[in-house]
Amino acid sequence: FPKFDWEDPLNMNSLLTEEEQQIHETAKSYCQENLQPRVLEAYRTEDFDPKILKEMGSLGLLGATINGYGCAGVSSVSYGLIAREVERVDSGYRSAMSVQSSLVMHPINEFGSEEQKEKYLPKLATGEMIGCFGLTEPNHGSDPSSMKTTAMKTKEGWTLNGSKTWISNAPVADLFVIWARVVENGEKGKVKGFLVEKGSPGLSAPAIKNKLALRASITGSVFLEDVKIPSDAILPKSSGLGSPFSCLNNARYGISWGVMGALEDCIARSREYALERKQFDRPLAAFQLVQKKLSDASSACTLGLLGSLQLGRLKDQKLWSPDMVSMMKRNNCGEALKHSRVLLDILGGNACSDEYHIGRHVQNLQVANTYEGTHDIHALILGKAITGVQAFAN
Ligand code: TGC
Ligand code: FAD
Repeated sequence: FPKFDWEDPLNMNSLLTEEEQQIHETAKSYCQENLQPRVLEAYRTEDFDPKILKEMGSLGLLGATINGYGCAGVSSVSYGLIAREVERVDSGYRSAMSVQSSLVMHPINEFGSEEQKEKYLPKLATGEMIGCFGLTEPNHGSDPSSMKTTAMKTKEGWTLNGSKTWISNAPVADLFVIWARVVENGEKGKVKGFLVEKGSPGLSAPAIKNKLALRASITGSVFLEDVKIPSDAILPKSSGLGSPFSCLNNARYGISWGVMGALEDCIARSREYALERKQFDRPLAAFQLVQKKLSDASSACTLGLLGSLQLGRLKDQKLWSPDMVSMMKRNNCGEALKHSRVLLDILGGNACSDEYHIGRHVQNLQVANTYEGTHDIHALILGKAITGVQAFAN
């Protein structure tokens, strides 16, 4: 038999193309050499360095699945591998990357005009511009259909009013993708996407400070007070909630890979600790209870990665559905949170020290399990797919 490789138990690497293996290596080296050394300080001081997006851009890691406009045009699996490596360091860095790629570049590519694509995509691909995605509102999170933000049609263009909260990248964003309900001639219409540039009068995006998680990424509120934007700032092909949800499909898919990267880091660190630390004259790794924790985590992680790989392949063959994405986002976020939390126990009192990194992953994974649709909301999406009965509301 081939030797069991605890870092790739079911030899997933053999299922990747040569190009995917190369992209994986590039992402891994960049993340370990450039992100890992800065994450502790960034997390402690809640300080996101916007240069990180430029560094990622220079390697072709932003909007990587888009064809043209300076983007790499790689497979969905490659995008997943990038997310896995970035989140192996920190979920906050993956957040910054996936918002830029899936929630800002994707809607411009999918719903934007040719002029909008040419104006924004190349700069977003290099990280020269940073974007954010405003869907969630203070009173409307899981249920964005009840959003209160409006875009009123005027003779000159559009006037936006409302507020968004918990918006990743917002305080450093140059471009805001804002989802708002259109009001024309006093009549409320569909939700559509709008591109609002930094500096627009009436737009502000203060940072939300003192977060207990995702501290290496920057998160803000967005306030829109009579923000006037031109007619061509609407994403012309956006129409209804299906448009922001289509962005979420991509980001949720990436998260399903990313959180497995965070769990892999927890496995590697707790394994090393268990081999080195001795109690009762034996390494912790020699205790059956410790081995079980590692076995459970490794099995969940390996199966989660293979599930995401299969979903990526289906995505590229256009044989996927949003329900499949919900399954993998929910499963992998839930498993990563559960097992990272158990592995933290292996550190004993050192679990309390940020220098052992696992506690930081656990804090982050609580958020990953919440944003882009909570664990329970994805259960309801799946429940509807399985039974045909909708349980969100009456
Ligand atoms: P529902 O009536 O089911 O659907 C409304 C319209 O949308 C279509 N649709 C989808 N289209 C594409 N992809 C999907 N996944 C879709 N889901 C629904 C649907 O076909 C329908 O189209 P049409 O043409 O018939 O109008 O919508 P609902 O209001 O009942 O929604 C229910 C629910 C719970 C599924 C949905 O609201 C939901 O997913 N809630 C969770 C909200 C969420 O995920 N928010 C994320 C905010 S962004 C974020 O968290 C970024 S964090 C980024 C980071 O830092 O990494
Ligand atoms: P609520 O919707 O109030 O949910 C609270 C609880 O009630 C949850 O447990 C939920 O599962 C449960 N619940 C709600 N409805 C039901 C139901 N029908 N049945 C059963 N249970 C239910 N949003 C953006 O738009 N852009 C971003 O970039 C972004 N980044 C984020 C970054 C961070 C750090 C965080 C924390 C959040 C971010 N979000 C972003 C917001 C995120 O998507 C929301 O927090 C999430 O969708 C949940 O919404 P909520 O917080 O309003 O919780």
